[in-house]
Amino acid sequence: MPISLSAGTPVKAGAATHCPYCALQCGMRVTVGETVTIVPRQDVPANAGGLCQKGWTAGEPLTSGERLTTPLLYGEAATWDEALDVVAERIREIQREHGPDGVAVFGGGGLTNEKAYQLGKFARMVLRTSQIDYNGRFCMSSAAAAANRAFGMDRGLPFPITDLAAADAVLIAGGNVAETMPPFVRHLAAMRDRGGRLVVVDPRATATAGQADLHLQPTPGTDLALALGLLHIVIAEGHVDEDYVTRRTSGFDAVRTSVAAWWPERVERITGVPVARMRLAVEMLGGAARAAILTGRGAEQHAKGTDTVSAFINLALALGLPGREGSGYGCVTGQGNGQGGREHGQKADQLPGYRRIDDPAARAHVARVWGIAPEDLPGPGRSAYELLESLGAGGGPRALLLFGSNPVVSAPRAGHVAERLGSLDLLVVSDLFMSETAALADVVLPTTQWAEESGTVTNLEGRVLLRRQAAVPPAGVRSDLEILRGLAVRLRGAEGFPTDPREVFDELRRASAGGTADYAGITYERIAAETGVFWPCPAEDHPGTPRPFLDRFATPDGRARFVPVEHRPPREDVDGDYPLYLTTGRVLAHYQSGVQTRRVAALNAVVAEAFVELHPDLAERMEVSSGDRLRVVGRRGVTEGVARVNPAIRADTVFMPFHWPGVNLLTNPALDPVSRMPEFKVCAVRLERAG
Ligand SMILES: Nc1nc2c(c(=O)[nH]1)N[C@H]1C(S)=C(S)[C@@H](COP(=O)(O)OP(=O)(O)OC[C@H]3O[C@@H](n4cnc5c(=O)[nH]c(N)nc54)[C@H](O)[C@@H]3O)O[C@H]1N2
Ligand SMILES: Nc1nc2c(c(=O)[nH]1)N[C@H]1C(S)=C(S)[C@@H](COP(=O)(O)OP(=O)(O)OC[C@H]3O[C@@H](n4cnc5c(=O)[nH]c(N)nc54)[C@H](O)[C@@H]3O)O[C@H]1N2
Ligand code: SF4
Ligand SMILES: [Mo]
Repeated sequence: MPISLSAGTPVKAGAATHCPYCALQCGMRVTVGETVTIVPRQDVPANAGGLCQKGWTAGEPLTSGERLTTPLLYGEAATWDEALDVVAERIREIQREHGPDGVAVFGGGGLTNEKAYQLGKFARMVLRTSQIDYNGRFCMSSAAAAANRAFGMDRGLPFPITDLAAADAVLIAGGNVAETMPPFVRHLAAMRDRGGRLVVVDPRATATAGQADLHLQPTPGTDLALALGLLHIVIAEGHVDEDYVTRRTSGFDAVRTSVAAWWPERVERITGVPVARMRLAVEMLGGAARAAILTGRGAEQHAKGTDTVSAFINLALALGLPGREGSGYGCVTGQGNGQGGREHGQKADQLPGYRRIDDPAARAHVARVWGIAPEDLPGPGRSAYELLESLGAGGGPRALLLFGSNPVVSAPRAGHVAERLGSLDLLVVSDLFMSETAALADVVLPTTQWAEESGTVTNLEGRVLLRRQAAVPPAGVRSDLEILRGLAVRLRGAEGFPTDPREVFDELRRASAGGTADYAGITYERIAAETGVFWPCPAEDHPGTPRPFLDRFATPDGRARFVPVEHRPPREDVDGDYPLYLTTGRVLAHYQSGVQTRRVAALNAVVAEAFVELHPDLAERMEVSSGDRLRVVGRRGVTEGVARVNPAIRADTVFMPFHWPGVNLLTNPALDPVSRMPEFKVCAVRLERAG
């Protein structure tokens, strides 16, 4: 069956585009022939000529022999018409029996803005289901929630990344950018070359901590106490920028009172960070004319992640940083379109433009753009883990359409999630490869990859970028936009579901107009001419907004809000049976659930399987050496990994990457009450020797 090219763009050598992986969205030029040639772009400030090993090897998945090229219907090859007919028919039956919410949708922060927008529109307008959420809930939702309540807006970095080079101090809590965004380090190195200081907070002495002037090494799950302690010292040592606090913020008195009890010795007992080191950190930050405080997943992926980020934002506000040129608070966003993916309506409570789905004005605006009545828009649905947990259970959805995520590997308590997926009447997965989740699906739809289509992504700075098509997709695959149109045609009619990304983007611009994330003035032409445009950008003659908080914050009174927060222990603490903390994260060579990077030989040559990082003291007690196989036993499951004995980790903590199936069998789905973020970064385990 013939396929149509989605973009209409000439496929050319050296197409200027961006990496398929993380939120740095390094610029690259791609030429696809028998082999794929990738050259870093100099004109994209985030990477300015740099790439990490994943970026250099990003061509391999394009030409992989494991590529899916045929729809699969109950395990058998099928034509697109057969597959889409069955999906549409089953959706109709299930919704007849269970109502619109009988069918759910799950998206991803790796999808382009156009796909994320169209997926949300498809769910609300065609399926009329409220049951849509996405993997960004597992990613930066805590930082987003805290930024929204402090600043009235969540834009990962509310300043260009190059501002960091001009700072005098930067504190990164729970981010290992040297492995997760290697070219990011250039900006930090430039800062240090000028005499600026880097402070890193991480239970492991990571590659990033190795470049720091000061490393604070807390017990996992104690960053909130640490941030309260740092603010206590800031106040006690007279580092509060009183003038800024008076002019630009509200609510400081309650926070000042709430940190009074967090004296340094108490914080040392909870976090394990020596008082002297906390004082040093405060000296570095307090003495800096320009400084930034950044958080990554290490501080955020906790059942108290939102409050933890609020505590770091309070610290930044007391020091007078946000909204000042060259200073601020920022979240180091994760996925390729982690920022844009959280703005355009694939989130349970959201409509395009970062609008709230329960706001009548927002509903009226978006309904007008979509040509429907506001009352035909469903309300808010379940958050990602709650949605996955409800599948196939009493009252939960009976069908799931999944685009751009692999929750069997990446969701917390993954064994339970796999069981829920297995209990569905219909699971449809669109993917490039046979992921662990696709392997459970009734219908698998093979889709195009980054370099085979055009579309926009919004990087961690809030800069909207254009990925240009560089290759013709293999025969048999369709873009996600084509898949959504194919289903829309069968369920409601094709109108409103074009397959040209530019057409979708032009509608997204209108749908986002007037919203927080306003893209109205951004065009493909402008992005190309200006190497990206910062939102908000309400009009074509508007320059875009690199630093949105210089004059006022996005709150009703223009002031940033201090939010008093309290520390509490992890939801699952260590005990006699499970005496060790397990924390999880990433290694340089692999990406996320590994579906793409586990198919790249050069990356497998670096790390090919899951490992368990443990301290030499613990290894000695267990009589374990590097290379031995270990069983990691938790309350929800068991997994295995190869021991890596390393003095860089705390002796009470073990670390495992989540790029291979296994570790998420153990992780705790306890959710943050505000963001609904699971506690990926701490649960209790014991180690046993395997075999
Ligand atoms: N190589 C690679 N790069 C990636 C990705 C990838 O999969 N692989 N994914 C992208 C995505 S989606 C994301 S979200 C980002 C994530 O980027 P990061 O946040 O940098 O990545 P993580 O490795 O998840 O966590 C960072 C650090 O948190 C530490 N940590 C663990 N528990 C705690 C704690 O309780 N407190 C503190 N302070 N630190 C803790 C870990 O030791 C780890 O070094 O990376 C992006 N870039
Ligand atoms: N233990 C633990 N678990 C974690 C984390 C952690 O730190 N620790 N981090 C969490 C975080 S921050 C994240 S972001 C999640 C990520 O975890 P996932 O949500 O599983 O994300 P990916 O592994 O990137 O899965 C993307 C899937 O979509 C496919 N894909 C790529 N591009 C496209 C596209 O354009 N269209 C379609 N249809 N498919 C596409 C890929 O092949 C892959 O199978 O994991 C979370 N899980
Ligand atoms: S994975 Fe991230 S850091 Fe590496 S090349 Fe791609 S965008 Fe750049
Ligand atoms: Mo992420």
